Amino acid sequence: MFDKIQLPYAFDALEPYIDAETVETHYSKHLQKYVDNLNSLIKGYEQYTEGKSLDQLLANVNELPEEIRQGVIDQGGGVSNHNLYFALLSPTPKKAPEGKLLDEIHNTFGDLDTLKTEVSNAAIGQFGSGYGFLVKDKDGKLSVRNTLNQNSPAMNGVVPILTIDVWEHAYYLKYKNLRADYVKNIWNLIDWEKVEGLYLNYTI
Ligand code: MN3
Repeated sequence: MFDKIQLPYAFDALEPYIDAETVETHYSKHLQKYVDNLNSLIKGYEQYTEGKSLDQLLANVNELPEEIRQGVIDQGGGVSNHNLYFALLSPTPKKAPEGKLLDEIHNTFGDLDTLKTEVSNAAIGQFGSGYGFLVKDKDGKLSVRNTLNQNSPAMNGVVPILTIDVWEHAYYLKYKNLRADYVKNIWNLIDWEKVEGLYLNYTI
């Protein structure tokens, strides 16, 4: 059984950048649906899933029986991607990274603004539904990705440490078709302390 994270803030805490109705619907309806679909899909396949994290399943998705593989990619990715997305947002975020992550950002992108621009462009440029990501590889090197639908970068052997959901349900109530405005504003909510924690401590 997999579950959604406990939301560490109230539904209206991310205003004015993300409105309360969007957060509530996104978390309580959309994410819950992925959780329910995933758990019903993997019922009877416990020998493949028990003791594994969702990201471990996604990173080794070819080891799953074919009849549940695409379902785990879609529903499992939906849970993993959303849990990361909601965990990174905060009404009182740490505004910038420091330490080892900041050093690596300097190595890879030159500066933080360039990183933000590249992740934003990846998210905005994702045709249709998907995500923009900052990921790290096994050596701690950073790169920017986007993925379609609920595909997780974990399937490609890298660790997602920052994500922006650009499915229309993430922004349409407030921003309508203006995805770029939503992406620009979400940087006001991304908590770099969480990103640092993932960069330093999270492995799949
Ligand atoms: Mn979503």
